[in-house]
Order: sequence, then structure tokens, then C-alpha cells
Amino acid sequence: MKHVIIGTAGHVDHGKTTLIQALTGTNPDRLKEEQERGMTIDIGFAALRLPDGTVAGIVDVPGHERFLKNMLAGASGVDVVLLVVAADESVMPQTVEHLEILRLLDVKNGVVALTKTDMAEKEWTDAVEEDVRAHLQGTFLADAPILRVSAVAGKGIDALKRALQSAVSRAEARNLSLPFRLPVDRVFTRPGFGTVITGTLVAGKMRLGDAVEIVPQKIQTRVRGLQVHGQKVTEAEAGSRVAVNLAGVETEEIARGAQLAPPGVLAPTRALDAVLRLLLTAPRPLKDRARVRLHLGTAEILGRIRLLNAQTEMEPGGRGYVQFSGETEFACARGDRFVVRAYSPMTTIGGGIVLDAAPARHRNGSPEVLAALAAKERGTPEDLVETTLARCPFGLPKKELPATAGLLPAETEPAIQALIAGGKVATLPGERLFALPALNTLTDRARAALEAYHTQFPLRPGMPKEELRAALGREADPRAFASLLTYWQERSLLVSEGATVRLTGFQVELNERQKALLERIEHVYRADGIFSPTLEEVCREVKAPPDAVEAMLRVGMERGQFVKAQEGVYYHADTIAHLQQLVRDYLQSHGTITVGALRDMTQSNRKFALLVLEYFDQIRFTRRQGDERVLFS
Ligand SMILES: Nc1nc2c(ncn2[C@@H]2O[C@H](COP(=O)(O)OP(=O)(O)O)[C@@H](O)[C@H]2O)c(=O)[nH]1
Ligand SMILES: [Mg+2]
Repeated sequence: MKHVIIGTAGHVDHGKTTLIQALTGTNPDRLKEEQERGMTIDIGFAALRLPDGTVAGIVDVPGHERFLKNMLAGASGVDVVLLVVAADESVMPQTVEHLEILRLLDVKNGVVALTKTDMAEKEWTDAVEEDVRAHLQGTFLADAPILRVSAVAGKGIDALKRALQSAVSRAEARNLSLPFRLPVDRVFTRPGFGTVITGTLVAGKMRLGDAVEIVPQKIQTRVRGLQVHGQKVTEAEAGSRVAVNLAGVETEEIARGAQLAPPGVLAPTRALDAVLRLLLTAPRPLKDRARVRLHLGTAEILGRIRLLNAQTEMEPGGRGYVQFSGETEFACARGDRFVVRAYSPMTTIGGGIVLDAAPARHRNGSPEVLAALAAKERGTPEDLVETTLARCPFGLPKKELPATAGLLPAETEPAIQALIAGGKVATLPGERLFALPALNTLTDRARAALEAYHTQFPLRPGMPKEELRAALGREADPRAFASLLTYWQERSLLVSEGATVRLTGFQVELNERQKALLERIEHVYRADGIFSPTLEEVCREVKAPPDAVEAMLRVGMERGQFVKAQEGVYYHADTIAHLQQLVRDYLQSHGTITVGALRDMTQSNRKFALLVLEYFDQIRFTRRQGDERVLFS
């Protein structure tokens, strides 16, 4: 199912919050102060069930310019905007400012609601609609439907829902194969649970139990609880509003603006390189080294902007490469959109796209730096390889890369080498390439799955391989999985043996009762020698149920105390060693051995002598030649 976030926008008092309540039945104003003053201060949330059953998350933002910072935090995760204009007031300053912010954030899709139509004459409303249409010209909302509603009279609400549904169905799907990313918008404590954060999952999938890093704080933790729209879930997909209960994190350690991602995917940074566009409506040119507020994700970061084009200022409407240096650390990634506001007065002046999230300090006007940034903006072979691999959570065979990335093989190879050297791409056995974040996600997932398995089945030597493959994800094809297993084994993360895998260092631990049972079972098998007892006989003898005996036999086999000759037929390793010695001696003097010869030597019967020799064939100690056996090699 598609997951989409609808965000409100528009001037204060134009009826955004009331409209959300009319659409969803939820009052998104959750603070006491908001309800007392009848004004939205911080972002609020609701869930909208659309006529086709899709549930969209709604983020309601404050319209008052004093709380624009909160609007920016809410706008960062929006797919579809619901622009609200009061029919009795028409376009006002924050209508324009919000629209500009949404354009800078590259929102592509939306619906306009003319509210409070019960307060205005029809002719007046017609004029307002014209005014609105004029303001939308040249923007992503140029062709958006404009719907007339009255939240108070309950008019036009169903038509608005249908228009929203159609916008939602047009919204681009978010990238689910990227590592998950969650900018935090709220942090609070739930008694009995501990710290809970909420936010819009902007990329990837988050699962219960996933390892998480909080950036820039660099806190490593785990998803202990996960909710979407107030329902417990085991997995949340990008485009959902989620609440995450984090293990062992104090509420004071995190705040709005932090981001959650799998460990190692995001690094805290103090600077970013970007392409910046200054709004035509910016009140004055932007000076080199001007102090600004940069809004990225849910964060507001104070810092200075250096113009890299060797200018002393950038004119309104201008665009160029810049380096932003924060006064504090923050989280960002290449391709992130951001909005810039002047330090004072706090007006929105522009915005841009991050081209490098961990840049070096540059000399102003250096042609090399400008060329490198231009290449990053355009997309070099390296970029294309990196972004292609980022879209492949289970890697890609090297030979498929050029075609998938739309590159020539000759330009692909140097790009791969550079990315490997830069620690962004890894080659795995079987000539398979992985983006490092994707690989780290899988490694964490494998480790978590194995840990969980060992905890649940402490007596089993390991997890069936197929189960581990399933735990990694539906898309893990056998070739990718084989490549990963070899890689993890080489890295000593796990040991792969036969049909099972276990974490390196995992050992079956027995309690006193189990140790005693294993000893009694050993005693029975040792005493019976070649006359291997049936399972029922063993159970009777040691007075234990079959599953307990079988579990101990598995443990014993893992430890080399038992061997399995056939389904249900076990021998003590000492018995086998003894028989092997007998057969070896016999073969040394006779060259060949028959079933009858072994039977006589062991004073047993044909059945057991045959069983043992067949086992020896199986382990390639002997080889059958007609009715006789010879040494295998
Ligand atoms: N008459 C009328 N009043 C409305 C309508 N929608 C909202 N209001 C009123 O307008 C005021 C501001 O609404 P609110 O939803 O808080 O605006 P917001 O600041 O955009 O969230 C409140 O007093 C609402 O009761 C409407 O459709 N008709
Ligand atoms: Mg409001």
C-alpha cells in the first residue's frame, strides 16, 4: 500500500486546523496552549482515511509567522500539500511564504482549498479564486484543483477528499530500498516505555528490532517499539508517520532535528556544500559569510554561508555554489533539500540542494572546486554508480552495472574503484557490488536475526540458511545471499556450516540437567557399541522424552561426540573410532573387507556390519567394489 504525507500550508486563521478536523475528526492542535488560544503553535498530526481506503498521514502546520520554524519542520516530509486560503481574506503574506518554501523543498503535488466560503459572497469568492490562481502561476500548483469548502457548514468536504485522493495517487512513491531515514519532530517519555520519538519516515523501511543510530548525537540504540497511526506494527515504510520507542535512550539526549538511520549511514557534519537559489523576493542581496538559519529535515541550524563563486554577494533571484558552516553539528545527506532564512529579521530568503555532506574547506573561487560541484550537481559516473547501487538493497552483479546505471563499461570501472577507495562501495565475493549503507543494513539485519535465533533456540547449533535469507528480505536472491554469506564468513561475523549458520563465538550452552542427560545418553551408546540402540530404547533407558534426547544428540553431534549413520541411527564417536581402527588394520593385511568379515570381527550381525560400512562409504573412508570394500583413496 502507498504511504503518503499530506501537509497543510497557508496563512494563520485561514482555517487549516478546522479543516483537518472536519476531514479526519481529529483536532491536530494537541497543546493546551493551542486549544486555549485557538491557534496552532507547533505541528500537529492526524490520519486521513481516503475513499479508496488509503490512509494518509497529515501534518498540520502553524500559519503564524512567529512559528514559521515549526512550519518548516513539518513541511520537510510532505508529499502532497493542502494549501488553505480563506475565501474572506484571499492570499496573505504566509500564503506566499509557505508556497515558496514548498517550492524550495521540491514538493510536486497538491490541492487548494478555499475555506470559510460561508463567510463570503459568491462573487467575492470568485474573485479570490482568480487571485489564488494568479499566485499559483508558474508553480507546481498551477494546475491544481481549487475546491470551495466550509468546514463549519461541512460543505465540500467529500469533494475535497476525492481531490486529495487523486493527488495522493499521483504522488511519487518513496524509495523503500534505501536505508531508512527518520528526521525527529517530537521527543517524549511514555511512562513504562521510556523515550519515544515521532517523525515522518522519509526513506526506506524501519523494522522492530532494527539497530538505529541517532545523528548528530551518535547514539546507538534499537527500535524497541514501532507504531504507525497509533497501531503497533513490525515494519513501517517510507511515507508513514511513525512513533518509535528507543531502547536505553534518555529523552534529554535527543531533540527535534536529530535524524535516525541505520548505524554508519549518516555521519554528523558541521558543513555542507550546496547549490543555493536566492528568492526574487529576498529583501536584500546575500552577503558572503552572512549568518543564516538553515532548515533541513526537522532541524534549524545556525551558521554562515560562504559564496564559492568569488562574489561578495548574491543578488535576489541569483544562484550559485555555497558552503554552509554550522555552529553546531547536524545530520544531512547528499540530495537533501533545505530552506534558508535570514538570521534577522527571520524572512525566508532561499533554499537549495546538498551536493556534499562532508566537504573540505574550500578556497573561494577555486575553479577546481566549482568544477567538482558542477559535476556533482550534474551527476558524474561516480554519482550514477553510487545512486544506482543505493537503489539496490541486495547489491548488483558487477557486469550488470553499466547497463543499469546507463554508463559505458570503460567509465564504470574507474568510478567503481574511486567509490571503493572512498569507502562508499564494497565488492563482495562473486563480483557483486554493494552500496556500503545497504551492506551495513543487511549485516545488522543478519546479526540481529542470528542473535534472536540463538536466544530462542539455545540448543540448536545454528539457524537454517533459508530462514536467514528470508529474514534479510523478500528480494534476497540466492546469488546475492551466497555472496553475502561468504563475505560475512570472511569477516568472521558468522560461521556457515552445512545447511545452517551461526554467529561466530556462539556455542550451545547446557544447564546441569541437560549435561547429565547428555552423559547418560553417551553412556547408553558407548555401552551398546556397534549395536546402535533405537531412539525409543535410548528414551526408555535414560527416562527422557524423544525431543529432549534428539536435542542432546544434535548438541553431541555438533561437539563431535556422536555421528549419525542413518536417519535415526547414531553412534558414539568413540565406537566409530574403534571400528574404523579395526577396519583399517584389517584392510592393511587383507586389502579388502566384506560385511561378513566385519560382522565376525565385531561378533555382531549383518545388519549392523552393513550399516557401519555404508557409513564409512559415506564419509569416504571406504569405497564399495562389488561385495567388498577397499580404502577410499
Ligand atoms: N465561518 C467559518 N469559520 C471557520 C471555518 N474554518 C475555520 N473557521 C474559523 O476560523 C478560525 C481559525 O481557524 P483555524 O482552523 O484555527 O485556522 P488556522 O490558523 O489556519 O489553523 C477559527 O475560529 C475557526 O472556527 C469555516 O469554514 N467557516
Ligand atoms: Mg491551525
